Amino acid sequence: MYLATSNRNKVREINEILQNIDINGSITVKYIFDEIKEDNFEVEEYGETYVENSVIKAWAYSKLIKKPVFSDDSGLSIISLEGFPGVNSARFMENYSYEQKMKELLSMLENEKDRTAYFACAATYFDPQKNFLVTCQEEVYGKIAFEIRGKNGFGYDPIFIPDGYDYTFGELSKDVKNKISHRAKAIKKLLLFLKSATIL
Ligand code: ITT
Repeated sequence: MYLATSNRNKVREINEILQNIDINGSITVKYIFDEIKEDNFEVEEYGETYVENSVIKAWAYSKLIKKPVFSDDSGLSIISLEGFPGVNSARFMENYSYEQKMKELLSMLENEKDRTAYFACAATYFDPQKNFLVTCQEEVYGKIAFEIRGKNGFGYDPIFIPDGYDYTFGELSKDVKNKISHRAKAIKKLLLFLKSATIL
């Protein structure tokens, strides 16, 4: 199954998550640009929600390869910043490094008492031949750290401390992240549904 994404970190992480899901038989996701060979193919993510953008990506990529795909739209929403950067997590300060993006978010929170935040992931399955689509969203709640900590994971992991832990996703092992993350919960929910409906 192809994952409709340009982000190889999502492919790696979803494959790690899939190893922990017992659904009688193994499923793995493949990087879709190995199939479409068009490095400049881009999908405009014009949705206002994670679910909308996840559906937009699944639809656009599956039309191109004419096969069913999974997609993942995700991001970090900070409550005191009214959900920012949210669906714009990848596009916020697009030409800057994640270190610079995280520093900017930390400075925006300098005088904020409430550091509550959540990662969200909307995971979608779309079969273009059957016009059949399933989507779901899950979140993991936590707090934004006071400094950048750890090198594990990707994106904003080094500033996010999930509830119940004293360490950031950047410090926690991938096994811990892949048990409790927004992505793990959404992929698990989607797969168990598809399996119970005998679609996979
Ligand atoms: P595609 O749209 O091609 O899938 P993308 O990276 O642009 O790739 P999104 O639009 O879904 O994907 O943006 C998600 C961004 O949110 C991602 O690039 C990270 O910066 C951040 N993000 C999502 N999940 C994350 C995670 O588990 N850990 C850290 N940051 C995450």
